[in-house]
Amino acid sequence: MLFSDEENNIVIAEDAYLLKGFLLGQGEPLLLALSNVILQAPLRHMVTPGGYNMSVAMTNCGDWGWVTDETGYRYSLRDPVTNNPWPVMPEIFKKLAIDAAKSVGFNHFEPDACLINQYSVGSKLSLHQDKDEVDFSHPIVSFSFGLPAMFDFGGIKREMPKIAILLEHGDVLVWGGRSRLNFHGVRSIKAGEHPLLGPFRFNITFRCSH
Ligand code: MD6
Ligand code: FE
Repeated sequence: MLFSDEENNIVIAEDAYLLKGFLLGQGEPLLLALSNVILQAPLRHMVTPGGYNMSVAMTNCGDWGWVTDETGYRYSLRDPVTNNPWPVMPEIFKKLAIDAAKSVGFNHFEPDACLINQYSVGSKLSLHQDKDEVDFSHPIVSFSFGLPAMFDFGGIKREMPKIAILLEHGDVLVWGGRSRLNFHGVRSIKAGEHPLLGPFRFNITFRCSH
């Protein structure tokens, strides 16, 4: 059951919050910073350890970037495509991620990693846990832009029941604590045109990786 707390954040599970429209006033500078990152570290389709090409195109900014290839999932200090360090995390990304975390009581969030996901129509992200980080006491903060997505949020075991959450342009998810290792995934993106981003959805997740 979804309900709102004192500040109108929607509680989706224990220690997991949907901040509906949190970024709506900041769209323009955020999307400018995003395009600047993508120019330095191009979006690419990574390969899973099982040998599949991901339908989501990814890149990173910040000290550490999440990567996957045939040898596994990990955080890397360098972009394997350019061999350069990842682009610096834009100040406006970092500030808004810290503000979002604070607004639901995570007061010491200092992200060192920022993963950027680009979904085209038909892209999806299968049910997974985020467990490549060292310390699960830190939350994850996630920004959504562009086309809407149905997000499945489950429990600590893959087969547990899931709730479906609509993520729209400007929404933020913050989750940690008792839900930090919950399974989740993104259903196939439906055809559409976003006024700013065209036929795409972008998701930006902030983590403390180390
Ligand atoms: C997405 N997000 O929304 C994918 N993981 O496109 C995630 O996998 C995710 O949004 C951990 C915490 C928040 C997230
Ligand atoms: Fe995830």
